[in-house]
Amino acid sequence: MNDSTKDNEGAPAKVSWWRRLTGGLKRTSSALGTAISDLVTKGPLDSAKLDEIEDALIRADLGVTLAQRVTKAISQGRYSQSITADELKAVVATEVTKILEPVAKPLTIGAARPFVILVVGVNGSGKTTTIGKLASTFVAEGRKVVLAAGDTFRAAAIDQLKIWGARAGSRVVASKPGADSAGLAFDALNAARADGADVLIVDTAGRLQNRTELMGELEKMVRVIKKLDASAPHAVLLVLDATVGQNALSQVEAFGKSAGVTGLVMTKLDGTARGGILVAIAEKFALPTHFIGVGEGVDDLAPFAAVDFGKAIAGIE
Ligand SMILES: Nc1nc2c(ncn2[C@@H]2O[C@H](COP(=O)(O)OP(=O)(O)OP(=O)(O)O)[C@@H](O)[C@H]2O)c(=O)[nH]1
Ligand SMILES: [Mg+2]
Repeated sequence: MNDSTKDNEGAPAKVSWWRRLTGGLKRTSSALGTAISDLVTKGPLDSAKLDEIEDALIRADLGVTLAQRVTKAISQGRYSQSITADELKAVVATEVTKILEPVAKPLTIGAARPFVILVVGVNGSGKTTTIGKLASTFVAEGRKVVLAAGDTFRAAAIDQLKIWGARAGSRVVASKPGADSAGLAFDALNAARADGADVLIVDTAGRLQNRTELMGELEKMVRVIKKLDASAPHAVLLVLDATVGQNALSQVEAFGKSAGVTGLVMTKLDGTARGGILVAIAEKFALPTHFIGVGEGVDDLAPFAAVDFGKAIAGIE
């Protein structure tokens, strides 16, 4: 993480995020870029060619609507006879940006004190790491943050959160492994209130979206939090691993039903990613996307920016 420069240095941090984002999205953008170059160099831009372009976009997880928007834009516009690879990439970037712009919204900490953020997702998606990054971000903004070790399944999960809490200078409310997670959330909210905390972030154990009994536990956590504050949790963040592709759609659906997801964070966009799915998700669910994770370090969380993402997907350097 040597290249993760401090926020207040501005431009260098931005360049390094951009490099990691474009690097991570290479699997999407290079497959797409190759398909685009192959297609546009061979023969006229007829309906068979438009179908092939549409297929290439769908294979990149971008969704049918985006694919159709792109082919419509090129068949009706000034590219109706021919188009270069660079021009087509620019159209893809523009159309991706148009779909993502309405969902690219910062996470706003509202007036409630403490502002309760519940973090949910499947196993290993990056929940605890994202909480650690968020805690440091909020503390740097001058907020008092308390963390709740709501993943009571594993001792290691509690220790992991404690390390992130110590790094941020935030109190971590934890109980013994095996304790009831809803009870822990209840205690943590009381403790955060007593401390006069601005933000309480509640970690949860990873669970597969088709495990009904585990999803029920999540519903119970929400119910119990509401006993203390009917308006809480004020934000429910679903953490999605960019590398899973299409499965993310059913995660959004299931966690949305059980936990009332209010916003998304997409992690691991620095790795071998399939970030195109974010476009399909935006189109289907229109949920705010707040942050992206571009690494394992404390500074590797970036606000989600539609234009940058559109360019990275299309493979524009
Ligand atoms: N490269 C990369 N790795 C990440 C990112 N976010 C998290 N990770 C890594 O992914 C792994 C899992 O992260 P955790 O934060 O433990 O995930 P979790 O969702 O809390 O996992 P469970 O609690 O087991 O469900 C760790 O090795 C993290 O360092 C990211 O944005 N980029
Ligand atoms: Mg965890």
